[in-house]
Amino acid sequence: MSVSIERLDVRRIRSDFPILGREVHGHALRYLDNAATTQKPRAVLDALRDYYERHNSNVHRGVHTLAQEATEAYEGVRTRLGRFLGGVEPRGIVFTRNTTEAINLVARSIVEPRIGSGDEILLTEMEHHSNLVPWIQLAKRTGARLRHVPITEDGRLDLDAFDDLLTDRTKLVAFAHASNVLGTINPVERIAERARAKGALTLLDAAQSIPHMPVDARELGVDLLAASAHKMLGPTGVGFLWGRPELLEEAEPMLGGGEMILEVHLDRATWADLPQKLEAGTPNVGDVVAFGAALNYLEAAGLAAIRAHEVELTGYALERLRSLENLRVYGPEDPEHRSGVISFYDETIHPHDLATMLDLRGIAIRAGHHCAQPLMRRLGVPATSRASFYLYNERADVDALVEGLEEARSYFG
Ligand code: 7TS
Repeated sequence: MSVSIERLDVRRIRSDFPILGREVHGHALRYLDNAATTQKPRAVLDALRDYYERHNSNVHRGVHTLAQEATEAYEGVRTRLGRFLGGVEPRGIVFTRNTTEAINLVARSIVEPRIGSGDEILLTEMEHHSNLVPWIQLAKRTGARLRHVPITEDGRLDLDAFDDLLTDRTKLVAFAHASNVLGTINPVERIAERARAKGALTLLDAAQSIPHMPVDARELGVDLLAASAHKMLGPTGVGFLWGRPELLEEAEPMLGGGEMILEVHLDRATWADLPQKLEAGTPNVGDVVAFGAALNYLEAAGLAAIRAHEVELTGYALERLRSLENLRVYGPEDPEHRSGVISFYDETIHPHDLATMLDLRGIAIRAGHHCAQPLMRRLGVPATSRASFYLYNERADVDALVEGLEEARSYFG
C-alpha cells in the first residue's frame, strides 16, 4: 500500500522565514544556496531568544532551577534527535560544532586507536573536504592507506570498483549519503552491508541527506553518522555524531576537560559515561535548544513531504536547465536518484561571474569548488555553479534562476 504524502503548503512555509521577505539589490530574495546553509524559521529564532531570556545556565552541574531547566532542555534535544533518527539511543548521540568536527572525532577517537600501517580507509571521489582531510591527516599519523571509489560519467559511485576496492585490509568505509556537488544519493544499505561482511566500520556523512529526507540511522546499517544543524533549519555551531553505543564506549576522547570525567587526580583521570565522555567543556546549550525547535519544524512539515517537494522541484529545474544549449548539468538523470542540488557549467561564463550577475537579481547560488577539489579535477572544471533547494523554494525561484542564467549567457556569449 502506498502512503499518500501531504503536499507542502509552501506559501505558508515561506511566511515562517523572516529572511525570505527581504530584498537584495531591489529584488525579492531567491535563496538557492541551501546546501551551504539553510534559513531559519521564526520558531528557531524564538527558541533561541526564549532560552537566553528565561533559562540560560550551565548544564549538568547546578542544582538551582535554571541549571535544571537548561539541562532538561539540552538533554531533551538529544532525546528528540534520537527519535528523529528513527529511534536511536540518546547516549549514542554526541553534540559537536558541525559535521566536520564529528568526522574528526571519529578519526581521532574511534579509527586511530584501531588502525595501523597496511590498513586501508575507503573513501570516494565525491567527498567534501571534511570527509577527505581528516583521513589524509590520519594516514600521515598512522601509515594507513587511503583508497577512493571512482565515479561514473553520470556522477554515481562505481559499485563494481567499490566491490574490488573493499578488502580484508579495509578498516573503514566513509562516504557521503548525498553529494553536495552532484546531488547523487548513494546506495547506503548496499555499501554498509558489504562493508560489514568484510568487518569494516562505516561512517556516513549525512550532512546533505538528513535535512531533506527521512533517514533511519539503524535501518541504513551504518555504524556512525554525522550531520550539521545549520543545514536543517537550525543554528550554526551545532552538529552531531551518532554512533552505535558499543563503538562509542570504546572511543578514546579527543578532548579532555570538564564534563567528560568521572574522577580526576593530579596524575590520572577516568571518563564519564556516554555521551558526556565525548563532550568536554561547556556545550553550545542555547543553539542545541534552538536546534530542537528546528527538528520540530521539520517533522511538522514532514520529511517525506519535503523530499517529494524537492524531487518535483529538482525535476522541473533539470528539465529547464537541460533545455539550454551548451550547458553541462552534472549528476544522475532521474530526480528520484538525487537530492535537490544541481551543479552546472557553461564554458562561456566563469561561475563566479554568473553568481555575481545572479546576485544583482536577488538570486543566491554558490559558485566555486564546493569544498570538493578532487571532484572538480575529476569533472575537469575549475569550479561549477550550484543551485540547491529546500522546503521553502518554489518554481518561481527556478524560473528566476533560468531567466538570469539566460541573460548572463547572452551578455557574455
Ligand atoms: N559534508 C558534506 C557532504 C557537506 O556538504 C558539508 C558542507 C560538510 C560535510 C561540512 O559541513 P560543516 O557544517 O561541517 O561545514 N557543505 C557545504 C557546501 O556544499 N557549501 O558550503 C558548505
